[in-house]
Amino acid sequence: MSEPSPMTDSDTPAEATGSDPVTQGGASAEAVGPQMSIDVVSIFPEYLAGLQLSLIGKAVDRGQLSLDVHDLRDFTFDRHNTVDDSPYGGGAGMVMKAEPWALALEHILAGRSSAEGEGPESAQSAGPAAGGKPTLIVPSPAGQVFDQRIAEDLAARDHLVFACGRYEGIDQRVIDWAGEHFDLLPMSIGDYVLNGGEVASMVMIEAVSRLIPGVIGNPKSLTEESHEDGLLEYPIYTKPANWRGRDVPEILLSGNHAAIARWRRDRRLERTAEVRPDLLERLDDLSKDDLAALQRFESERSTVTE
Ligand code: JF5
Repeated sequence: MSEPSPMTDSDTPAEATGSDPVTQGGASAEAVGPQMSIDVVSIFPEYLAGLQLSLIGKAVDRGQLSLDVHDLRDFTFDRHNTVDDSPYGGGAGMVMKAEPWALALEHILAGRSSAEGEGPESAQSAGPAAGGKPTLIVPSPAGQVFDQRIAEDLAARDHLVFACGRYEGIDQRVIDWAGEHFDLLPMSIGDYVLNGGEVASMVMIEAVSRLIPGVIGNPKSLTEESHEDGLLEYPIYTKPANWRGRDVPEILLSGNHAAIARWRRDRRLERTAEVRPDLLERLDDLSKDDLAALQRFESERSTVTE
């Protein structure tokens, strides 16, 4: 959000006159502009209000991130602000009409100021889409499955637009049209069906924004993180050393840092083999010790099973 209080821009003129992200926020941001601009289009813009809390809201306040949520109904001109209609060819449910989407997306394209894509400032983000077309992410069960790799790719881009569909989806023609103006990415967050793209967009925005340098508090907690290297995390413990009769694993109290590192690595391998064997198959840099540990877990498991 580029405006301090309202989460949504309720109409086109308000945004057009009000909130240039580059002129808002802290002094450092004023000099260089936000590292990334995110726009979201939805018929439930209030739904996205949660993004203002914690990390992402702070980054917006600091001017590192601009986040603008647009109400699709602001781009309708009939008495009932109609955004949907029945499907050609018949069938259940309703389809989102093309024209409001085109007007909303054109509004966003028109707002891409000289601060983005042109001038010396644009060098600040050297992502794949920097200086080129903005990225349009359309949440859909029919999209490519979003993962940490894609989050990292998106975090390097300078302008992300999320199109939150509802009902049965959006008229395919405006999606095809958008592909000429945006780097178009239909994205699934998993094999289940949601009522609309809002929650899926929030998931992706959170996963991406925490990867933007300076947006998360502790950069170390990122590199040591689950999925960063394709393995699940090791179990973690804090005081007391004995809780309701349960001890913290002794090795963690030993002060032997090498042994602790090996133990943690083994727990990661063990956990991953147990709940996400598909992740192990994708790894190509397992050490001799890693492979030996995996063999041990494998034989231990078959001992338990029989
Ligand atoms: C959506 C029409 C979009 O349901 C999803 C979804 C499931 N996995 N990933 C995304 O998207 C929302 C619903 C209806 C368009």
